[in-house]
Amino acid sequence: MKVTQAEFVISAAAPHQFPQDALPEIALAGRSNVGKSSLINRMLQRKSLARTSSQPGKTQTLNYYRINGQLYFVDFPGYGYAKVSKVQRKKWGELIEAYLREREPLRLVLLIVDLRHAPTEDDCLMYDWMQHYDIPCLVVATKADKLPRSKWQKHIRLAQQTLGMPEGQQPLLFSSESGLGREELWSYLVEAIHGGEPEFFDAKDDIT
Ligand SMILES: Nc1nc2c(ncn2[C@@H]2O[C@H](COP(=O)(O)OP(=O)(O)O)[C@@H](O)[C@H]2O)c(=O)[nH]1
Ligand SMILES: [Mg+2]
Repeated sequence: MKVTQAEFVISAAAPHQFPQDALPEIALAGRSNVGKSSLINRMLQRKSLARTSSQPGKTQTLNYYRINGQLYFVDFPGYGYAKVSKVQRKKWGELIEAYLREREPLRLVLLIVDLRHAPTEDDCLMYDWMQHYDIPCLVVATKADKLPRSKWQKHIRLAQQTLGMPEGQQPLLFSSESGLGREELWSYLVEAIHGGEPEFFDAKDDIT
């Protein structure tokens, strides 16, 4: 897909602030610092539209980015950041849970994990929770550029096994640094959102 327009829309701290225009939404979940904002920037080929690593764990908001007036990326606050208070943690849980369970335009959640390390307990909880509620989820293993290619397959399997993914499903390899996996991910996203509307995206557009 050709990204011609990408804009930050709102940091939503409560459901009444979510956009009302019903465009399909792709959400990104993962621990703090795993590379969610970088992945958004790479998908959009914008250097720093999504803020990277300013105050990890501090922002307890859902950050909405509108793409080509056709869809939203929704950047979740990262979990697993040690310094947030219990109150903040509870708020995080409530906002995310409300979003995941009730958000009608949600089409797909990208669960972002770090290819170098086994998924954390929080990653596993998040994955299990989405399976339980039947929320479509794609696991993306990012920072592939930080591992030699010879180790990719082993680490993909580690992530797959740790999360307990079904046979035949595996995380998508990604690198925000090199752009690895970008085209494949866009194809997946287009598939996830175009539903019964084949003209929704122009398939002839280059993915650039
Ligand atoms: N080498 C490399 N670094 C990455 C990649 N993705 C993210 N980073 C770095 O990891 C740090 C955290 O990334 P960020 O996108 O802010 O993570 P977030 O907290 O999940 O939004 C930053 O220093 C990024 O530059 C990647 O694919 N490759
Ligand atoms: Mg971020």
